[in-house]
Amino acid sequence: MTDLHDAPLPAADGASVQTIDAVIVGAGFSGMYMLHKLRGLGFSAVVYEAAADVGGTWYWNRYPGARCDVESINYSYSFDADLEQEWDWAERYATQPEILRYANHVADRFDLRRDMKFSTRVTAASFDESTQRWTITTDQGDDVSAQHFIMAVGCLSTSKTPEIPGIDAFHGNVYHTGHWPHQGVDFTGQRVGVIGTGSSAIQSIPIFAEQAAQLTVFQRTPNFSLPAKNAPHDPEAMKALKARYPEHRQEARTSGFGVPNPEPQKSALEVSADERERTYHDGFEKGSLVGMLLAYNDLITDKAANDTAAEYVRQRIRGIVTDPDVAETLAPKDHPLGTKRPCLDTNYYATYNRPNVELIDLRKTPLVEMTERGIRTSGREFEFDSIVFATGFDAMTGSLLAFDIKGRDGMLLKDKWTAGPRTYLGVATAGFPNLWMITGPGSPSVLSNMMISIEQHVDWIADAMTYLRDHDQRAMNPTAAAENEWTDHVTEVGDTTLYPSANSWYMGSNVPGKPRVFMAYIGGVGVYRERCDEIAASDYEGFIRT
Ligand code: NA7
Repeated sequence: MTDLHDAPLPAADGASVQTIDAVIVGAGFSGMYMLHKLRGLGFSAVVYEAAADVGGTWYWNRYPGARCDVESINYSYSFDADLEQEWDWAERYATQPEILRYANHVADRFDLRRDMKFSTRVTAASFDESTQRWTITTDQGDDVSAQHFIMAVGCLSTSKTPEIPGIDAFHGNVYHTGHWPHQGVDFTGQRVGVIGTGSSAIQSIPIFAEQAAQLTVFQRTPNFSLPAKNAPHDPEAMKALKARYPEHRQEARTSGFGVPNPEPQKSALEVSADERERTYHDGFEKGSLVGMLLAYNDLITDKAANDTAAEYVRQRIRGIVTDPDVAETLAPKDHPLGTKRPCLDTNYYATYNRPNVELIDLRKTPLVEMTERGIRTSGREFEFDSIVFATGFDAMTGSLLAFDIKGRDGMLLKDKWTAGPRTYLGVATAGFPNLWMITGPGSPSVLSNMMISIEQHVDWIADAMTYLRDHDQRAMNPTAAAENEWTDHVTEVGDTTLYPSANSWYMGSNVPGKPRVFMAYIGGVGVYRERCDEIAASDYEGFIRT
């Protein structure tokens, strides 16, 4: 073992190369826990982070209304019982500021920042066959030799601007929800345009509408959203939950989506219309996405079953939005419920009843260009003081491919993945020994409670590193056969569901030219964990160790 601070080696150009056990990219929840875990096992590690502090996606996504749509009692670390007990979440769904405070609390509590370098971007990484180590460089001049290279870069961290001609022509203010100004923005009295109607837009639009003189929303695809029914936590209920937190977490780890929920036993099609209506009413009123998607056992696999739930939500939208044309424009009909990431909102649909809010259907009048004064569609030109891009992310692979990662024989990861990501278990990829991906493509990742999946991957990767150390081996890498089998399995399981039928960021459809591949594993968090554990228990079957 080596220590980052003690082991400078001379480099060819005379500068010093640091040697270390692990370089971790990213100081979000995965990078923070990875560092803590490795320290506890006696590995040396450094975290490089482009932002000025911890938090990952919660550092950047500071737009008004930003919240996690997994309940705070689930979207939190479970690795430390004291941490779990001492932190009190204020609300059912935590706000971005509260989540960021939590990240900072964890960083302080475990003294993580002493091995983190902020405002530092990794610029390249390459595997050296002769040493079986990675050489990693940063834009701050770091040059590091690491045995393990761990990508903790997050699934939704490379933001994406819309492809509109003249995007730089606009003379007003332009914002992206994915990197919102830290000092905040006040739209009072302004004419504001928002492009996009995904989760970020659905959370922020009701707040923009309260501030702006006029708000115009440009919608390409309507999304399903349920009311969040957010509320402060009841202290007594929290006390009771905390008393059984270990059992609660265990239920999450063995569940389908990483959130405790009873497994549905019935098909939506085997019950009466009245019974379905009551069930959907309960799901809708509870404000739980998982509760709604798991109301019946075939909602994500059977179109006819899904139609019943989708129609229920459409009816609710029609019940909220007073203008029938606007309601129809907002009611999603081009994809089954849940196959594009559904949302939770506070007053989203009702916002369209306000006199200062206008919805533009880009399916009818497409975007043509941005102009000096605003946005031109095929219908007309709109003048704005500010434009907000709520246009999402190059999800799941964007940050993995943001810089050159060179594996064996000079192979670049982006070349290997031209037809879509190929991984073994979503944690490793053939030809790139000791390159680890936390919640990488091919794992449950974005189809799960990320915290549960992050912890599972961190623990698994740390075990694999320990195994290598205990066996005096330097590297491990999946075989092409194991990777092919897993990648085929991910696709086959995906194909049993309705997910591939939608144009979603799960499929890469939001990024022009991105291969159309269903990138997440939908076999279930519990099933996936079992498979990972079996592989570890069988001396890392499917990996070659050197
Ligand atoms: P999303 O969910 O990817 O939403 C992006 C939105 O922007 C979506 O409505 C897109 O329409 C729209 N979009 C993207 N590009 C364009 C262009 N060129 N023209 C018009 N409209 C466009 O990102 P979010 O940030 O809202 O949420 C990401 C995740 O964060 C969310 O799912 C949660 O998991 C948390 P499209 O649907 O592609 O037609």
